[in-house]
Amino acid sequence: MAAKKEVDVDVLVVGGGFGGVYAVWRLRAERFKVHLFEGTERLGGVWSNNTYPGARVDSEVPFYQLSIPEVYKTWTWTQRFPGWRELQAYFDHIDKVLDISKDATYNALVNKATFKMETGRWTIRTEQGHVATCKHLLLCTGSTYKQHVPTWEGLDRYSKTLLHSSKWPKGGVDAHGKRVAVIGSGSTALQIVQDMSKDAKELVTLIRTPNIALPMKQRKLSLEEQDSLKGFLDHILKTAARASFGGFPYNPPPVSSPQMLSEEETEKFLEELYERGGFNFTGGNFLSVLFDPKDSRIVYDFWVKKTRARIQDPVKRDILAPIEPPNAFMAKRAGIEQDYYEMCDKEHVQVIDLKTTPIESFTEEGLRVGGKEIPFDIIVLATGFDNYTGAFSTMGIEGTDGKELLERWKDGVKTHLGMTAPRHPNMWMVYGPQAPTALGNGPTIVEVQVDIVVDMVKKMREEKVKYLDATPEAAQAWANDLAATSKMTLLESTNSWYMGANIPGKKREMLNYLKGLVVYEKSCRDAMPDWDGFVVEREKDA
Ligand code: NA7
Repeated sequence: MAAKKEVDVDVLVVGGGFGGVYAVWRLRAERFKVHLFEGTERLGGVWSNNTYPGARVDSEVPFYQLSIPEVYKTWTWTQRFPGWRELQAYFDHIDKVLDISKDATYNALVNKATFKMETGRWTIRTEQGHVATCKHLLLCTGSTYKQHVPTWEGLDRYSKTLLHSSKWPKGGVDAHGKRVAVIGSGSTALQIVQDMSKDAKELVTLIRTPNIALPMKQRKLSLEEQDSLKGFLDHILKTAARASFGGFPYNPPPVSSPQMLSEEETEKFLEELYERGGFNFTGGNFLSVLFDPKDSRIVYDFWVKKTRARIQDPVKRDILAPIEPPNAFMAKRAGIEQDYYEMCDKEHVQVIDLKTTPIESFTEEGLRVGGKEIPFDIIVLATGFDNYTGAFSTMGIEGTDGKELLERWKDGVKTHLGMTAPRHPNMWMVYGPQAPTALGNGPTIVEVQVDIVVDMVKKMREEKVKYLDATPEAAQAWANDLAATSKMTLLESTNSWYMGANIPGKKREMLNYLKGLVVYEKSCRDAMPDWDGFVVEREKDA
């Protein structure tokens, strides 16, 4: 593990998750001097932080992994949807094979980044006193770095154990014999409720919007099965996944809308998708569900029938799987569950509908809900993140005019290609705002983006470009295009983190690129030959 306090490199990568690790590997191969700053003490990105009970990836193996042959050829998974411990072990394996740590500094939290136009270089500082100078700043800081903790009256009065899902104590938390509350019903909350309810004496799940959660259909993966796949992995990960809408190479649906099928044919098709498990039911579904309220309802009705049949308690059934959809199908990210509904149905699990019974305040002992005080030993906030942009909030990233990135974006995010921002030359964002970030399979999406960045910085090196600065006009055009696409979809109708609408005060706008990976990559690559949308400053001897 490198402990250097000062580094001078071509590219400084921030964040050691899938994007950061892949970037270091790719850049090294292209003979760039590269270094990585990681805020925690290990590689793993989201899997360094999300160690709450039941934390597990919702994307399935074999797709959820990097396409690096040295890594996948020497690694074997145990489950179709691996848990956080296995994912941490996977990152340890990556490090063993690629020695990312040789070029990494851990416990290095960036708190200042400035760019000098005269030199065309960034200076990056960390809370711990590290300094890096570099030509390119590559931010692989993900979408879920900054937690969202809502403001409730009396929150600091509560005297027992209060936890946000993404800051779980290292040694875990023993829920045996305890009264536990879980606030939230996103994909994180589902996993926590499903797991902690197995140990807790009583568990109360407090739900504002029920999740349209899909069955995981978890299963063990045998060595033989995985060995027989190895010969196809290069094609699956590098070609098929990248040619798909969001990184999962699902078969396309037979037709684009259920209105083109009979009721029986639709039912049969949906049943098949549902039985495949995981995101098959979203990623492989009719495209029209994203646009047409009628088709969205058809799919919801199928889901609700399936789900209601799993819940015996009629009150819980109406809260968890209401006849009327809480939102358009896929307008919020679906959770993936195993026995969540069966666990909620147990007697020691109480389900509270926050729409009719809101949290009035926290108290010293617990929560005041619907006029009643309920004591809790543990309260878990599974209340999500300031997605897409939150990671930049503590990094002090200054533009060439001294203005910080988020200050510049307070009236709306402006990026060119979902990867660069005006007045922040040679700064690249991976898995950030206005990119295909939450479109599907994380590793595939970051690989596509990192490959584009690597090709761009290679071209800059060949052409002796000192810096590239996105133009405000190009960034406005990108934002307009995202907004126009979003308006055509049902996603626009829901207050989700896709829309930045989960954070009070954040501008409500579509933050996710929606046209799919292929169109995204083409747009980025089309801009490269003539550096469309960039001001290009060349070296003096160029
Ligand atoms: P999410 O998906 O943002 O879920 C957060 C949940 O917290 C959601 O159910 C919210 O309800 C709920 N929430 C937020 N604020 C409140 C307040 N004030 N009161 C009650 N409930 C509240 O976060 P996750 O951690 O589950 O998932 C993160 C995802 O990010 C993960 O899937 C990765 O793909 C990336 P709401 O729906 O707003 O009514």
